[in-house]
Amino acid sequence: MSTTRPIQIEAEPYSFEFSPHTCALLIIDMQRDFLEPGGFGEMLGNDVSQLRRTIEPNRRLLSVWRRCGWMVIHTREGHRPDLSDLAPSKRVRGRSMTCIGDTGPMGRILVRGEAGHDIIPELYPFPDEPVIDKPGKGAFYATDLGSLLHHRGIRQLIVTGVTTEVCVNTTVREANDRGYECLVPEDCVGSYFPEFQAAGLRMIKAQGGIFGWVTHSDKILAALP
Ligand code: C5J
Repeated sequence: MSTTRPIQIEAEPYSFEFSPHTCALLIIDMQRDFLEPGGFGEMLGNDVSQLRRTIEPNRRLLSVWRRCGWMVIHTREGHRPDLSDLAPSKRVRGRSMTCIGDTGPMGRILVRGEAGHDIIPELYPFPDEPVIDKPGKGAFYATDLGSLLHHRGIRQLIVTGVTTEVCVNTTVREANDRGYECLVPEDCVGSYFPEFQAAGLRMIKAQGGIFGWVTHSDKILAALP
C-alpha cells in the first residue's frame, strides 16, 4: 500500500502516530516450545493457553501488515548447537532438571534448528521476512537488529509476541533507549501469568509512556487505510 500519510492509533497514554514506511511489525519469540501443547513451556507446568490466545490477533495483524507491504521482523530466542553463545549463568538459572541444550519434548531446548525452537506454523515467516536469532531476552542484544532497522530507516516498532514481562518488555526497553518508539497491542502479547501480563503492560505506558504506548490490535486495524 502506497500511503505515506501518518496514521493515528488510539492508544495509552495518548495516541500513537506512525508513518508506515518507517514502522516495522516486530514479532517476538512466537516459538513452538513456548506456545504449543507438549512443548517445553507446558512441560515446566505453564498454562500455554495464556500464550495461545495471542495467536489469532497476531495472525490478523500480520496478514494486514503483509498485505500493506510493510516491514515484518520475527525473532526467536535460542542458541548455537554447541551452546558457545549461552552464558553459563543462563544455563543453570532456575536449577531445573532440564536445562537449555538438553533434550526436551520437541528436540534440544532453545537450540537453533530444533523443532521446538521454530516459529509456530500460524505465524510462520515468509522467505523475505528477516528472522533475528537472539541469545538473550532483548532482541537488540548480540544481534544485527539495530543495523537492519537503521538501513531500512525504521524509527517506530509495533511489538507483539511472548512473553510480555520478559522478552517483549526487555526488547521494548532496549528499543526505547535506542530512540525507537514502540507500540504494544495488549491482545497480541502474552504471559503465562495474568498478573505479569497486567503489570508488564502497565509498566510500558506508565508515567506518560515511559517505555512506549499500549493499545489493542482492533484499534490498529481500524486505523489502517
Ligand atoms: C521469552 C522467556 N521469549 N520467557 N522467553 O519471553 O524466557
